[in-house]
Amino acid sequence: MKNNLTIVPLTTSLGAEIRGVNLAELQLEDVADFVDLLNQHKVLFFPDQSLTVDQHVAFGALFGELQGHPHYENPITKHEQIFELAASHGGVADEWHSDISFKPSPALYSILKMVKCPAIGGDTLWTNPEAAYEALTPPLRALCDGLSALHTAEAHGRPEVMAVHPVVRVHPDTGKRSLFVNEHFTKRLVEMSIEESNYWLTYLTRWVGKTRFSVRYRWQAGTIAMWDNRCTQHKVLNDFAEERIIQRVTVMGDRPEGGQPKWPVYTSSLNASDTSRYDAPLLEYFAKASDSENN
Ligand SMILES: O=C(O)CCC(=O)C(=O)O
Ligand SMILES: [Fe+2]
Repeated sequence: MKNNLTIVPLTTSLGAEIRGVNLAELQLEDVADFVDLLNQHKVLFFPDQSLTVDQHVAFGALFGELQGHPHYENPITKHEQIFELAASHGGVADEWHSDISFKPSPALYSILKMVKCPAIGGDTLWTNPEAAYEALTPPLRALCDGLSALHTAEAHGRPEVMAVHPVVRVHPDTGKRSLFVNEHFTKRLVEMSIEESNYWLTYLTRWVGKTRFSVRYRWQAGTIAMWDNRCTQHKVLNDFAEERIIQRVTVMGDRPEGGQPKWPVYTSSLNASDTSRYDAPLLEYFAKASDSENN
């Protein structure tokens, strides 16, 4: 498969546009080459594919177990393994995130099809949190290496759905380290007070989203984008007026591996107060986790 491809990298940070492949005809034996390309470019764009819903799902299934969205119902296309966002139904994911990071095993690959594209606007941006980690100074890298973070589905109205992950995630294929905290789902640096956490989390999530680590992609209907959620974040630019519909197939992934926390969970006091935000849910989360380890 690789021999026939035209691969055009879009920035020095991440992203490549690929032509010369029909994704509807991809076979299991092509998966290793595909994964190599993803490990190299992190997000791949395939213009002019126009896959049917079934072809889209079949393409995703080559890479692993699929999951529809855990909390949202599709506005139009009823299919268990398709997640659909229509802007006219409020589906505009315009904060930086890594898909489903509030689960113990978040999304691995996401495969998005542009169904209806506004004539102007609605580009999507991806960023490279490995580059963002590498560009931190050694003291800040060392601090991040020893922290973990709470991710919740609060943005979906489900604050009780949560997971704690290392702040620095190590990619299992490449061994590269990246900042695994995002604007949309990450709520607290576990080892810090809410005041310190708010400061550093804001710093890190803004840092990850810097233009110099990112790529901005202009869509056309029928284009497929596929990315690795372990080493990218993305968001759509909410600058469009017309309808915009996307469909996503989501390949579920491994548990994030990374640095072990160097400090205990921070709790200010067991009495609920303004400054103890997330203390109680975190204690509960770790109590449950140790219960299930002991049983
Ligand atoms: O609408 C987009 O371009 C991105 C949507 C999104 O975040 C996703 O499909 O995971
Ligand atoms: Fe997303």
